Amino acid sequence: MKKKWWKESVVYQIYPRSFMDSNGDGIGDLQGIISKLDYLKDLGIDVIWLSPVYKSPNDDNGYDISDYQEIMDDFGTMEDWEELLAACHERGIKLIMDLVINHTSDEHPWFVESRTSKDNPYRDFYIWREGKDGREPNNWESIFSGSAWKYDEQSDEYYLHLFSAKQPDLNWENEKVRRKLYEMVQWWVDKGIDGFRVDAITHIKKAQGLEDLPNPGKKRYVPSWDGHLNQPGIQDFLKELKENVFMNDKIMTVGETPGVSPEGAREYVDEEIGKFNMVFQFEHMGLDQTEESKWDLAPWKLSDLKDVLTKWQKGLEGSGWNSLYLENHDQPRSVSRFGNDKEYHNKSAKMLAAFYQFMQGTPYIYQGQEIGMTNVQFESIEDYRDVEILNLYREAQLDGKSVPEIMKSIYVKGRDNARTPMQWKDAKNGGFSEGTPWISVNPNYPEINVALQQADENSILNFYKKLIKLRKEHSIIVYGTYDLVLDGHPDVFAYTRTLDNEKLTVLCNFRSQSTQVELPESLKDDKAELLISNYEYSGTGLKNFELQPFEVRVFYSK
Ligand code: TEU
Ligand code: CA
Repeated sequence: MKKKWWKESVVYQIYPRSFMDSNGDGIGDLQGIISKLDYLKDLGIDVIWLSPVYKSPNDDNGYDISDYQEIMDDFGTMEDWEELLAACHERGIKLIMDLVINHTSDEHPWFVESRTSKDNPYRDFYIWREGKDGREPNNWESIFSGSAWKYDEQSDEYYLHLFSAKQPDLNWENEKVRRKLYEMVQWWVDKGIDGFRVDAITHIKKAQGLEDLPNPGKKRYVPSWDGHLNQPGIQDFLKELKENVFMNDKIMTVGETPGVSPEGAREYVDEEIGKFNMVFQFEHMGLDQTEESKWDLAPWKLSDLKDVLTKWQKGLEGSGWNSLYLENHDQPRSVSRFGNDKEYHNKSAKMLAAFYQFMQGTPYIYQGQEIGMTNVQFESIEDYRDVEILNLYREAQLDGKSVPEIMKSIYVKGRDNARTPMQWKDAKNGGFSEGTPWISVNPNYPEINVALQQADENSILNFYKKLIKLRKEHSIIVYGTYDLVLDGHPDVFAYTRTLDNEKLTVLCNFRSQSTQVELPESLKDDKAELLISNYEYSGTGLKNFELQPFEVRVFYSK
């Protein structure tokens, strides 16, 4: 397997709005990030992925870009950004930017022009259609609820927006659009950045004809994945994108690819024919919902988690590379979702950390995950900020759902769970801001914060540090081959990693009760050493034993 710097790296995702506010306006900013770089260096991460900092009216917190080559006023200036890049590089940290090219803001000059008239040269930069029988051109639902079309009075036509109405989709069929985007991407590469996380990239190709989708349930609008998710022909666009800008080996790229299977992922990440170094797959993020909608809750099963992650580990083995993640700015907090954020907060957050970081791939840590930040439940919808949540709240009521039912879904799956301010210390607003934060701080900041955990040898934070350090010391953690073991165990997710004559065995109890582990002879090993655990354990050797609630044990043998 080819050695690459981005395989050996650990990436830390910053959601700038919620990370650190330097000037008391309640909004995180670039100077705030600069002030925390030493913290990140100390944590040991290699790469920062910065969620969008481009100029934006902030309908979707920067994922709606009105100028790709300027910095959002709330966050600072281009000089601040340059200072950030230099400050990262001084510390040996790389910086990758979020690349949002499926859509722009409706305030982007291209769209402002586009909507002025049907014969404007920019009209065809976006997807405009006439209405059908006094309604939208088709029955597609927006990913953010409601119709995917918005009526524009001026020209009596509708434009397509898969996300919010302030995020019109770009028309990738138009070569001029593609050229403009490639030029813009190249401009950032030339500024010296180290790579891109490519937003919502599986959506850029729309199904031909933009036809209605089947609607057996007679709903107002139907989930529209079949109209725009990973559609035939998309690889031609991606190949062109790669050939025009992604050629350089110093640049790392990770595509956000909902809807892609491990088989399909070969085209995205195969070392020969792939277009990106790796992708974010979504299958494990969908285990606690029905096919129908992310808001339609269903309990997740450990056996499904085993199936999905093993499928991805084996599916890309030797040909591509996995991104490892349990959290990002779109997902609930992992300790609340897969662990126990009450009685076993510390134990389960650590178990989850080891659980995903010992798999094969590049691990991503989302801000606050390293201290076990949890989901939040605000009483009133007024306290929520996310456009996806606010749209859901409005549209689900039109569909007849009750408010308590909607709030329940928001508590479990809402994106604002991940967007409350970073909890730095037990001080006003968790040390995030001197002013009034744009979204409330999670009230548990006096117990869960960076300062407390820095002072505690047994903290989640210090466990993350140890994990990152181990990765630098043992190349088996990066390059070893993954195999699932104890497949049928109802409580324990266990796997091995193998590299030449070395072996790692990772045993994770996912339950709030202790559980018995019986090892097959092939796994027993008297000489195996304990590499790391989240409990005091002084025994040696791999043998039958009991695992405590949320205990993880990782053994190393040679
Ligand atoms: O997300 C794209 C995406 O397809 C989903 O992850 C989606 O946001 C999620 O399922 C909704 O619950 C990216 C960004 O990560 C997200 O923050 C943006 O809102 C979205 O694109 C639009 O730019
Ligand atoms: Ca600020």
